Amino acid sequence: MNTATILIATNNPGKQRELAALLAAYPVRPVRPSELGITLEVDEDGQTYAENARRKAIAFARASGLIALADDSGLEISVLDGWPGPRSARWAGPAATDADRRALVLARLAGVPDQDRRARFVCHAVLANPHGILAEAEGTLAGRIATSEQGQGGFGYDAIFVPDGYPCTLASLPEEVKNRLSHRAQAISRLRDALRRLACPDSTPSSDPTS
Ligand code: ITT
Repeated sequence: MNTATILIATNNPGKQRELAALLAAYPVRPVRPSELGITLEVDEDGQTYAENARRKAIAFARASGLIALADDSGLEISVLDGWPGPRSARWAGPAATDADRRALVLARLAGVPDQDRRARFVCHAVLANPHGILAEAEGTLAGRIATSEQGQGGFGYDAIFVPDGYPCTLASLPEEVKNRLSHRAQAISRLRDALRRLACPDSTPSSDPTS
């Protein structure tokens, strides 16, 4: 069986770890940008997850000459009309840390009762080669925002997000559990046909949807 090399097109170490674990189910060899000496900051000023994810996947594919897998993701809080959404990484300014963003979200929801703390994660994943997009898919995970931080695992907003059906935050769950239910896991599973095709290059679509 052939093993295609896929560049994990993100600078976020938490996402890198999860994407590598999720790709283990497929006949591909994941590499991180640092392993190839690639440092790339892609402008993420698109209005949608899809736009940003496409930009990242194509930019990393072109920088490496490889197939790249990117995702753009975010947290959407119902009572705040879906805020912060596609700006989830940037709304608090360039110097803010994950911990700063979690604290600010909790502060904005201070006094909001449990039933009004509904939220969801969205992940839009894109697989691209240097010529264009091969496949894309989206996944979501519904839950609510906790009233305080809980758990040491995961990254980003995991310590304040309680997925439906669980009594604790994503950061309290083992990584294998998050990787079975997460928005990212669902998006990658919807790319399964494209990922399997990479082991059979002759069947990879040759059309370039971006040209
Ligand atoms: P790249 O663009 O390099 O991939 P990023 O961290 O900027 O890295 P995004 O633009 O997709 O990634 O921003 C998503 C934001 O939402 C960011 O603050 C993440 O920490 C957070 N986030 C994304 N997925 C998450 C997850 O599974 N659990 C918790 N927080 C997550």
